[in-house]
Amino acid sequence: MKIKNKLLQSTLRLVLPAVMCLSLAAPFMAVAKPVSKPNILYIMLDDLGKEWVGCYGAEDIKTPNIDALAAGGMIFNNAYSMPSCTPSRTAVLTGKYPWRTGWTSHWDVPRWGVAYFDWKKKENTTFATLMKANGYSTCAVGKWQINDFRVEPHVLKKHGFDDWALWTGCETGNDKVSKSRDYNPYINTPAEGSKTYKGKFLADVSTDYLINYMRQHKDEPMCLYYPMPLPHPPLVATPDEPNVKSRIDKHKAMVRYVDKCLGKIVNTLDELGIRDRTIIIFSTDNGTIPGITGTVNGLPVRGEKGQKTERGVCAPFIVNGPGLVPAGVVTDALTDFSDLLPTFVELGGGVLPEGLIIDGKSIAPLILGKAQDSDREWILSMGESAGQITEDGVRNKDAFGKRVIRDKYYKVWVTNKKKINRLHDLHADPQEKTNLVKSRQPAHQKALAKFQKIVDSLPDQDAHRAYEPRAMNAWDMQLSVKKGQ
Ligand SMILES: [Ca+2]
Repeated sequence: MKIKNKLLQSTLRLVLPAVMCLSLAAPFMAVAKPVSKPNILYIMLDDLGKEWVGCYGAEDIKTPNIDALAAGGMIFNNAYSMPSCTPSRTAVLTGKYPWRTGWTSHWDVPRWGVAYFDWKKKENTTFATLMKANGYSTCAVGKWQINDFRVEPHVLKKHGFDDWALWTGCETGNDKVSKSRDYNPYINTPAEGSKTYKGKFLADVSTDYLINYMRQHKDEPMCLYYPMPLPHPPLVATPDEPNVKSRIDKHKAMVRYVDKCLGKIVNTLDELGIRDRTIIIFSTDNGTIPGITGTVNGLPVRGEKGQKTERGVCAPFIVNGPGLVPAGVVTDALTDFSDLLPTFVELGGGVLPEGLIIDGKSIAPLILGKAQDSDREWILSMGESAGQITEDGVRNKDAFGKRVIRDKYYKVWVTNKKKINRLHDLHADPQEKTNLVKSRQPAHQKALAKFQKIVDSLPDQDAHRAYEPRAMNAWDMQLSVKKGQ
């Protein structure tokens, strides 16, 4: 057929390919759009050491859902968190060590104000911002703690999250409603701002919000961040075990609740048919609180949150992704929280923006079974106690924050004068009781020299938190240190 009419000719040129495409696509239209990038779900508990996780040998509790993830995936023996909440959170979000972000001490923004996690500073670029730029839907639920939603109700959007449901933290001046954490929680969401969820349990609201988000976005690649507020104090009875009374029984009930929430999330991934393209990383932000003692190998293990001992910072770290992540692997590979951002980016097929300085290295090849070890020769942990307010803003106590650095065998403790004052052989002495810093043995001398070189490579002065000063709020903590002090 010869088409003479030029207009018709050109119209057909435009329409025909589209019609052909539609007719070719029609038989497949019922099938979900293939998603090539894996979902990433990072779950980070608040205050729990390995001694309370079954697959790490906990004898005082059963955690079947966590253990199932571990059995079907990888168990890391040597993964470092930071010793306290906000240093861990900022390291996860930025891929940087506290000495580089300035979060070398804990700083509770809704409670103390002043130094906030300022999205305007490129130093604070989050993994969510990078994942979103790479086509991911992003959601955060649980506990944030590094911004005040009264000042910036939609700050999570600025930090790269499409959606969120986050406990506000205890807002000074608004304590009555915001202090309550687990029951009647005060939660900020993009749609409703901050409000009390009367009669609800924080972990339920967070978990259900996440599950709902997963249902709505299952056909897109998702990057999900669940900093779970459990089992941080105040220790409470849970909806499942309302009658427990003692501190230890409440703690156990809270850990069992963590396990239950995890089970609900994994079941939803199964139900939605997206489990085989979802990589779950499960960890905690620091060790168990002091006063709560578990049992491993028949021996008591005290909670050492806030300390830089292995019990304080060597976190449970489990990676699972059926068909993507090898199953039944226990690894001594080194990793720490600065590695998460580059790992997420690589798993998502993205690249780090030019000029973005980070400290971590991707462990994606290891967790995808393409490498036998991580690319880390040492890992680092630091960030305890609280900062202080000076005339120049929030500052850390020491110019050079105390820290610990380790490899697979040895660990050193570093003073605020950049001197190593403790060396431990972690194989022979996992509890760090024998200080080898004065040992003349060649192996110990060699280890000391190696670590001193690493310490010397770090700047003398830690960064200060990067934030643009803003007008004072009524609830800001008052000046505590004057110039010259
Ligand atoms: Ca914590």
